[in-house]
Amino acid sequence: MKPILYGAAYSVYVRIARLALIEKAVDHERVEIDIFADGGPPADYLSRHPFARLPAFQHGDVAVYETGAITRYVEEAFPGPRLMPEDPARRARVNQLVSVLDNYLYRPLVWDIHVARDAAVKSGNAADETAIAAAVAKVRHCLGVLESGAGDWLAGDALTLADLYAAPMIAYGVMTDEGRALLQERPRLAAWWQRMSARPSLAATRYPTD
Ligand SMILES: N[C@@H](CCC(=O)N[C@@H](CS)C(=O)NCC(=O)O)C(=O)O
Repeated sequence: MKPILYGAAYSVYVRIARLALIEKAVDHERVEIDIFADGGPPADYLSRHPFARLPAFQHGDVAVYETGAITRYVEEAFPGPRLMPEDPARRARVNQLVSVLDNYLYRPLVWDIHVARDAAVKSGNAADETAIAAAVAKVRHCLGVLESGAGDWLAGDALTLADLYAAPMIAYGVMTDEGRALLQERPRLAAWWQRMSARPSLAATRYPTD
């Protein structure tokens, strides 16, 4: 049974799940759900995700929501390259990084910098520079933490779920002047981004596409 991922291509979290599926070469379908559509998502989407977030996932009679649960299910239910190390200490490191990205990078980088800049351009209103400066400080701290333990990949010498979580967030970040400058302050992270963004899975999930 082909798994189905529900969610929009613009979503950071949908992209993380897509990266996991693609990196493991899992044949799947994606059903476009726009959570921010006027009038909200389709009414039946709430039966897939009771908190109305993206993404949701179905594999036969297995229904999963929350990206952490979806990606770990994909890791365990399908063959293909491992996204989680076997060693408990290394697994803990990956899980810690994922939690850091979820809790300390996503909001300031994607919303408080990228979305804030984009909204200002689209509305013609000035951006709240004080709020953006506060977000820049948070992202700077977080990138320092990410770089301090990184090897070729964020959790060491192999691609893991931590890289797949970080990439869609950094992709939005580097669309802004602040994000590009912050990455350049961290040469090893900038080199990681070069490696990461060259992967076919990133090209296959690129957003926007033009
Ligand atoms: N904890 C959720 C977060 C998912 C999430 O925030 N998705 C965003 C799209 S990238 C969303 O659905 N936002 C809708 C909203 O905030 O109302 C997960 O890990 O899947």
